Amino acid sequence: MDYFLDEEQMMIKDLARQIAEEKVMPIRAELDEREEFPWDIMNILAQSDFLGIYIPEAYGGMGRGGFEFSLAVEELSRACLGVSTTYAANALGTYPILLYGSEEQKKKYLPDIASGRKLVAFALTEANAGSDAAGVQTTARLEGNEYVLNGTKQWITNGGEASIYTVIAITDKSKGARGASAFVVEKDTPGFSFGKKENKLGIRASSTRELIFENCRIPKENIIGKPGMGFIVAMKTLDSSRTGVGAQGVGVAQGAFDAAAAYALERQQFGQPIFSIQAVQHLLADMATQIEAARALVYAVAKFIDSKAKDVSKESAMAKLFATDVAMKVTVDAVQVMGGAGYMREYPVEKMMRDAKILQIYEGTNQIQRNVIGQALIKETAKKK
Ligand code: COS
Repeated sequence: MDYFLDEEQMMIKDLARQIAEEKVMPIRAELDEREEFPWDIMNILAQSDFLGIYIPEAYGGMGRGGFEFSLAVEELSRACLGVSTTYAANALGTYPILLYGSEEQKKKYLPDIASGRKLVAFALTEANAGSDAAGVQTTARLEGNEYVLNGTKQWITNGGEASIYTVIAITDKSKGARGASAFVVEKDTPGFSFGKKENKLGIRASSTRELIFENCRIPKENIIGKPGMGFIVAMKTLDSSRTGVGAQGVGVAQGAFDAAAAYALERQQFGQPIFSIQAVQHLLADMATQIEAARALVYAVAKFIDSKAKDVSKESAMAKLFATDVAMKVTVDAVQVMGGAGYMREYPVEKMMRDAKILQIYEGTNQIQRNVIGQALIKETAKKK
């Protein structure tokens, strides 16, 4: 699928692969085992300008789009989904500022994000607001020149490690989804602390933490967009970021396929490499075909989003849904191809299988993606009448 890429895109992909193979692969098992945040890798990515790929040059970024960003995500995911989650969640947290921030906010935050001096986290999810994103209960009350935040965010990727948080809170309870607003909250703000750090099945190199706001006062200017726009900011952010999750699916599936295929060529049973046995060969053929189909969809949708198309919800949900279901299936099948060896920690595929599961859950479960696609299809069909 590399024939789709121009010279600069190829360079980004090659450099990401090099970093993934030389810096990430040797330590991924240790990061997973120790549940250790990959600061060294994030610093290497920052030095290679990878944290600003999708940020405009005017704010210190590379000035490329979500497509180029997805190429980097894919290659990092081929090595370690914990690392790529840390990297991709940084963009998720940045999108609200990029899409809806004021000029002052962009000037203040984007250069530090592009250079990697500051990491970012996106905070929407709460104990009672997961798939039902409009169920947010954290409040932001306007008092003079400040908003006062109260509430707890749950399962926040990069929580505790990030310096900048884009937070969705309710400013007007009577208005439902239309009563939410988006804010920037900086790490050392009084009244803002971190709670439980989660112990996870997979993506263990990434940090998942609770954020606690107790009378946390932030300047009025920290609102992103206008009061009441929070739900739209969150939804448009997810529309932009979900192809990145799709790219994670393509990457981890490719990593699992590569490991299983190499093993199948080495492993001898019945006097031949198991790759020559039709049952195994067909499994690998299906895996490779599904990966290429997922990659084609993710690339096409990432380019569609970069074309500044107005409504990308359906396509973005399709790319996330398809590529992450493929990732789950392919990683499970990779373990199957490798048999007993696949189940052992000595090989990378058991970790890939554990890691892949989150892709069907975060940034909207795959059931929610089907809802988004279904709603869009109803609208399209009604228009055709
Ligand atoms: N872009 C712009 N506006 C959108 C939108 C989008 N992608 N999606 C919804 N909206 C608008 C709707 O048009 C509606 O506006 P009105 O109030 O003017 O009608 C409003 O937002 C509420 O939408 P809706 O009624 O569809 O909201 P629901 O509460 O039924 O939620 C969705 C449905 C699919 C939006 C929600 O369930 C969802 O996405 N959940 C997943 C959340 C998620 O990804 N969680 C993980 C986040 S952290 S990584």
